[in-house]
Amino acid sequence: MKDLQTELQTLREALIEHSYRYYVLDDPSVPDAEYDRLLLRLKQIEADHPELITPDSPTQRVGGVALSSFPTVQHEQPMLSLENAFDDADVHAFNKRICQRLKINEPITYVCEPKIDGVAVSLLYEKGKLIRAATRGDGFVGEDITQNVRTLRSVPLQLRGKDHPEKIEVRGEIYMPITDFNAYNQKAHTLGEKEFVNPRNAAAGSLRQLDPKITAKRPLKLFCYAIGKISEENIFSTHYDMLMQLKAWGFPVNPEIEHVTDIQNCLVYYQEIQHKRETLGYEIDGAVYKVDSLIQQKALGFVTQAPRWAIAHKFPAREEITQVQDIAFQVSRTGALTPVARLAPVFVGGVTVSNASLHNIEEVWRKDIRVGDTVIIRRAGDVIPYLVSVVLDKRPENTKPIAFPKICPVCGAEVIKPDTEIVVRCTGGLFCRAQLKETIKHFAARKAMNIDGLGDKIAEQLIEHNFVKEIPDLYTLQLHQLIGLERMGEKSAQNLIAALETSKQTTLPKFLYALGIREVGEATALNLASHFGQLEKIISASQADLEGVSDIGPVVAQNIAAFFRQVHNCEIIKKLQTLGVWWNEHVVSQTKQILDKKIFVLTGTLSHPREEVKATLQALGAKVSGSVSAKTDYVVAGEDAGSKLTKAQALGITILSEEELKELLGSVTS
Ligand code: D41
Repeated sequence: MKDLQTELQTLREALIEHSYRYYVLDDPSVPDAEYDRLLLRLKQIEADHPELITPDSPTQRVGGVALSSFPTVQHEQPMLSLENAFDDADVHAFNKRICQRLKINEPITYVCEPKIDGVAVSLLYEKGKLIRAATRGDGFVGEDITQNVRTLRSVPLQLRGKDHPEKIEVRGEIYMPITDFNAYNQKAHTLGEKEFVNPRNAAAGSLRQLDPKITAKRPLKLFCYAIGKISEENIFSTHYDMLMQLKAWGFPVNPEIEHVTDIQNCLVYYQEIQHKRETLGYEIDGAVYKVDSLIQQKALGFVTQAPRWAIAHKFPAREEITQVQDIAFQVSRTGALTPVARLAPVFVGGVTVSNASLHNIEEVWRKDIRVGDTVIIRRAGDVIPYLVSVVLDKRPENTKPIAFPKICPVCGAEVIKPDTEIVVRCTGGLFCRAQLKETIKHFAARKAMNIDGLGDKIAEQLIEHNFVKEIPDLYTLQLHQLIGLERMGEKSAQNLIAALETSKQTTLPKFLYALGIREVGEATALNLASHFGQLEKIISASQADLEGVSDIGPVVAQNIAAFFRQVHNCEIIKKLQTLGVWWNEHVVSQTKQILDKKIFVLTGTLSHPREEVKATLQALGAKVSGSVSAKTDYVVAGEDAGSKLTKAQALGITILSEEELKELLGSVTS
């Protein structure tokens, strides 16, 4: 029995230590499987000897029975809220108020914290043990969610060390990491269960479960940022020291928290954390600045419900509510009809949004979006605005589900829905103005024929005026025609004519890409050119021949073969060549050998987008790796190359400048 108790104790300590390393230090000491093994062993012993179970055993996180409602709790110290700042001026005003109140001129030291977008909680510990967890509620009275909070592995059931106070109330934010949130929703979707709108709702919904067994299955985590009631006062002199002590007691404290010397650096922190936002793995909605000195905090005190010594500097909201005014169908280059929600303009994620792509009709039906609906719009980072969901409570009467258009809204041609696809397509081909416009824009794009100055508005007008009915017409455009167009002065008209002239000299891969064959992107175009060398050979290639090209499968091969079987397409190519479009023979064999299976590493700032260089190299058989090792054949070093370059030099690896790379690639990329 003695031995068993020792083993039990060792197992519990090991499990608690692993959790601490994992959640607080972010430095796991053992793989998850090892943790699971230890936990299983502990569960076995406890099952055989229930008398040895203690409430703070790691097996006892999920306990108790489902409740019918949560008891309320009065916070011993009110849980204050934070005042908000929406711009730099608000932040400077905050600092100024502080300096005036404290009657000091020196810069104030602040602690900057990410503002976690989760659920605020209070955790009460007596004699080092978690005895109660509560929601913030209205700041004075919250709900007792102890059973649920105990199920979070990042919440210590027992404080570490011996020097903790008799009684301490710790405050923090419970959140759901983004990948876990997505995985949860995906699973809920396949099971036909309710999905959560965002990670914060997911965290709140999970904590509101009356049965702790359900909460236990939800991937929730904790970050702590404050102390409420504490039995021993005045044991810290700064907020930062207090955070470090919380960490030592076993509480997860956010690793992005920084100590700064003045308000200006709070604003620097704001920019930095905003840049990091997408990589953090959890949602934040701003930064919180707190006066570091606890003496100064005390002197500043509170106004009604918020401390004078802290402020939340919010990011522009990423989610807003607005109304769907219409659902239109946009016609893409390949004729696909994409539903787009026309919205009452709304400021979200730092820009005004008035359209949201709905991807395909099935998404419209799945989300049941109707004209007149109130909807939630999200715009994260530079991502295109996205319609999250409909607020059904606000749906007006007499709305109807959206139906397929039966004809193309642009050209009136019949619309078909191939059985194998979820898209609806216009059958108008290049007779459809929308398809023609997109085709021209694609043809003129930088990666294609690179016709500078031929953007959306110009393409639209060229079609509108019947100047361009098919691609080759671009090369017969006259100066006087262009000068008549909107936003087109004589100078820009001359420039466009010159750009058209310059574009005639191209390369085979660019020309192939410009043709806009379905699913033939830049890399595939380059593969095709490298494999066949000449356009004529590609045109006459059989589907089997095409499937022999690296990275080309049956579907793309079929698209290519079908494209060249269309007499119309071949005529277009001939016309373009007659009008002066030409390229040098595509010499590849030698380069292909040089790069076959060679390992490249790209580093520093390159003058072309890195993805582009990577695609070029890969198309020639090279492998592009992210890190330098003895196996690396070449390192391409752009400006400000750093540690990878140093390492390559140390390993004696061939280092190429961009110029040298170009030489190596010879005519392929010229
Ligand atoms: O990350 C947060 N959401 C966060 C919230 C934070 N980092 N610090 C906070 N500090 C406070 C004070 C200064 C009042 C202790 C907070 C909150 N409060 C807070 N969360 C919800 C309401 C207030």
